[in-house]
Amino acid sequence: MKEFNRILVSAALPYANGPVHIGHLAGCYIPADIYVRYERARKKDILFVGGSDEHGVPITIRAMKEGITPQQVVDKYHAQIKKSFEQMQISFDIYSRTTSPVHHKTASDFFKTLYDEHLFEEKETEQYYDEKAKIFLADRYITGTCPICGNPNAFGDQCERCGSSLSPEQLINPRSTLSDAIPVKRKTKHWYFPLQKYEEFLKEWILNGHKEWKPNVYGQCKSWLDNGLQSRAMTRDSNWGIPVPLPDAGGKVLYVWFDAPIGYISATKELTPNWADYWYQNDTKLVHFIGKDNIVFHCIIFPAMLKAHGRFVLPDNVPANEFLNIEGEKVSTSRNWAVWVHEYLQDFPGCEDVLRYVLCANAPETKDNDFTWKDFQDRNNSELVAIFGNFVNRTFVLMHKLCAGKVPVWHEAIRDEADTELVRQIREAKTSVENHLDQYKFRDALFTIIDLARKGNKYLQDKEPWKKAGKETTTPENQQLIDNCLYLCLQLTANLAILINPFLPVTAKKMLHMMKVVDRMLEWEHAGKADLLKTGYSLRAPELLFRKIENEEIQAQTEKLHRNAVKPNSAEPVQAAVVIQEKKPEIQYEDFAKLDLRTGTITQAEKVAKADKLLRLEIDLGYEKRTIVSGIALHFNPADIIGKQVVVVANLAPRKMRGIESNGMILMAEDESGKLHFVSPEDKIGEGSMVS
Ligand code: B3M
Ligand code: ZN
Repeated sequence: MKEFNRILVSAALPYANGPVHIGHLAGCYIPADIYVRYERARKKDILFVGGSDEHGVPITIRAMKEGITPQQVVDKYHAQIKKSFEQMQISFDIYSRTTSPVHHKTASDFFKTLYDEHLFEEKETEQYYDEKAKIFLADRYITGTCPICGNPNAFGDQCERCGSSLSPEQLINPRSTLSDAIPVKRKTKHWYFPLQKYEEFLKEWILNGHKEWKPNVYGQCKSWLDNGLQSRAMTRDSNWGIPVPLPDAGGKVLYVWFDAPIGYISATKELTPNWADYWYQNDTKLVHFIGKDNIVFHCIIFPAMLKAHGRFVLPDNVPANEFLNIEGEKVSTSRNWAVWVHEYLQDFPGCEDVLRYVLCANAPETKDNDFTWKDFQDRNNSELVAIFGNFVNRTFVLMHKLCAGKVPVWHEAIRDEADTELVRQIREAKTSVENHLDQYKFRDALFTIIDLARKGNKYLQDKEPWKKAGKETTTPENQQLIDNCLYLCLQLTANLAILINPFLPVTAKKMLHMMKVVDRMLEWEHAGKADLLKTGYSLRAPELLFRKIENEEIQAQTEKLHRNAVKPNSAEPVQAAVVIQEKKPEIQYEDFAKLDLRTGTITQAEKVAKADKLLRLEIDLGYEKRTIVSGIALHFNPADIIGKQVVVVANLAPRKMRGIESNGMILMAEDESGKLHFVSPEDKIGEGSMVS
């Protein structure tokens, strides 16, 4: 096996065109983070780089949809994604972004180097253009009727109903998804990278040289290589992206898949002046964590680019995961069929480790896998609470009760077979976790640890130290039995903290605190030993590591998922109830005139704890600020409504809701599907303006 002296780990750069969902976490961020934490604990020289992918069509499309600039889109979502990663304890050494000046220069220089070496082909071709939106259309953004099955909403690259792969020319009545215009062909010049020239090198390097890659990754590479590679355009017509650094290239930018992987290099540059060691030295182990849809870019195109450039190391491994479905269906951001990480963190505060656990235990390592809320609850309640948490808790409670809160003495003379067996199991677990992690088998590693905790429970159950304690006094012989049992249970607890740390870092921290030991104990070299906590050392009271998750919480999540899902090809929620509004009796003008209606702007919005439907809003009325509790939480994301101008019933008597005084009410309109809409002035006007 090759000897490496440093490790560079990257996790795919998510597009900054929306928040991250649990599929992203399961696909690459959680495995990458576990791997990095493990290698850090082994004191390896390791860097973990990431960042937001802020160029390309996904960003410009989102900007058009939201009616804001691409820059505003990436600023908004970069901040949100970064925060979600931090809260999920994804421990990047740097989380950068591809709009950074360092990246623009790095990617631009990279292109220029290949250009100067004459490694691109220049070609003029005809491509579809949307004259209304003034943009060249990627195939995906053309829809029309499928010539094969008649599906009226087939895409320019594929029909999702019959699965046929299509080209835009085949669609009947093609339309731009952006403006509904009929796309026209236009001539345009681009720079192509001749991938076929690197075919032999790639075959040798992957098919012969990396047979150890995961079967799903190796298989995809093989099929690409068997089918033969072709030139690919590395530039696009757009005004959003990194300008093509050539004199006659106005209005053209680098293809997002050309610049994004170079983002790993730029991020390393931003992180450390020693970046070149990681990228130029052959004894660097470069590992890309990605999802399966990115395999060709990381295993074929980017390595060919690196090879063409000539200076860079190639990845040693690309442990890509498959997809995580949700409740039996494919994640779809457009249908809002997803569990959003920022919402999870709001709904389950302090439960980041639980999500890390479930997503690792259920990781789509070798095939697509399914996330269900029921499974989430089961794994939490019957594995984290009932096995791991229970063992640690019982050990601590018994140690306080039967050993005066201190690590007891070890009596070698009365060691029995069960003790020896447990010590052996601790040692074995360490080796087994290492073997699994070295092969990127995160689920197996995690199950080994849970299994070790299970063995601890069995050991404790068989030994029954509580039965050895006398009512008033305990005999010295019995006390020795108690001591040995709890001594080993405590050593096992310390081992569990070390082993679980890469997976559940918050839990490991809590365990350190209970054991009153410093971070250094978590260094991997300590694992496997049965003398980590010294006799006589007094330990803290147990803390609850995991709480039970109740049926109601799970039901609320399942309902939320279905309620917020959008039907295909419609903007309506799936289960919207049709409400027929009854007319109200006539009133006089005087009745209406009693209302003090004002414009105001939402400056803050947050969920009210334990109230599914309520948001607590801070509203600026110009002449004063108000707190208003509003029953709109099922319809809006707090973050999305900040800055929204609304109409407020300003003289409504105050009312307490969930302990919060609500001072007024905001006007909402309900459509036939039961969905709420704000009633707002057409253009933004001064705060506190009278509405009548
Ligand atoms: N942004 C695609 C994705 O989010 C792309 C990954 C870039 S990694 C260099 O799936
Ligand atoms: Zn079809």
